[in-house]
Amino acid sequence: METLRLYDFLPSGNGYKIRLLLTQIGMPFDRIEINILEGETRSPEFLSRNPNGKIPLLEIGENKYLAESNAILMYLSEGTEFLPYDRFLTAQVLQWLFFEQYSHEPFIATSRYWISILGKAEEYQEALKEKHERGYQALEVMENHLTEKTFFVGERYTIADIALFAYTHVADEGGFDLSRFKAILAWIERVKMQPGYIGINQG
Ligand SMILES: N[C@@H](CCC(=O)N[C@@H](CS)C(=O)NCC(=O)O)C(=O)O
Repeated sequence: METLRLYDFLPSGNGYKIRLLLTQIGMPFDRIEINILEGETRSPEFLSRNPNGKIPLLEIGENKYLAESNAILMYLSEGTEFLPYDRFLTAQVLQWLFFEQYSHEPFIATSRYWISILGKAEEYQEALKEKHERGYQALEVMENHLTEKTFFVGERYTIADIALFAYTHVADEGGFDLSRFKAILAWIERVKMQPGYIGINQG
């Protein structure tokens, strides 16, 4: 099997998605900490690996690189229990991965980044209002879905759950109050019960 090297930043939910899946699959990997707060994603060396200057980045064997957390989830989960084989179910997984990137992460992850990682809640006060409004809209969509379902796709734990769990379970760090989202809270507990589960701060 090819060596896997994950360029990562421990507080990152996008990086955590990959750490969590690799651990649950039981695939060994080396983790390289890249301090995004020190500009390490913008060094010429890092940009030569990922011109978009972002972690997570997966190095597969020698000099083969894959960026974008949800693309990495797809790559790693193929042929495992974490990605359905059925064509329609696979497309539903993709549907939630795109939802996460377009309607969820830009609002919930960004709020957390400004408030809890940069510590700049005051400075971003105005912008946070819109982030919160849009983030709560995404949470409503998830809540409605999970009121009827135990997991996002096919009634079993897949990479769709991993992608959405990463920033939802720490949404409070972005100023979101999850207490009224009972179905989401129950789903968070179900995800935490999955074999091989690790927390976001575990490398
Ligand atoms: N859509 C990308 C987003 C990746 C992303 O935003 N990475 C952040 C950390 S969570 C980053 O590397 N920021 C550093 C930078 O932009 O220089 C994904 O899902 O992987």
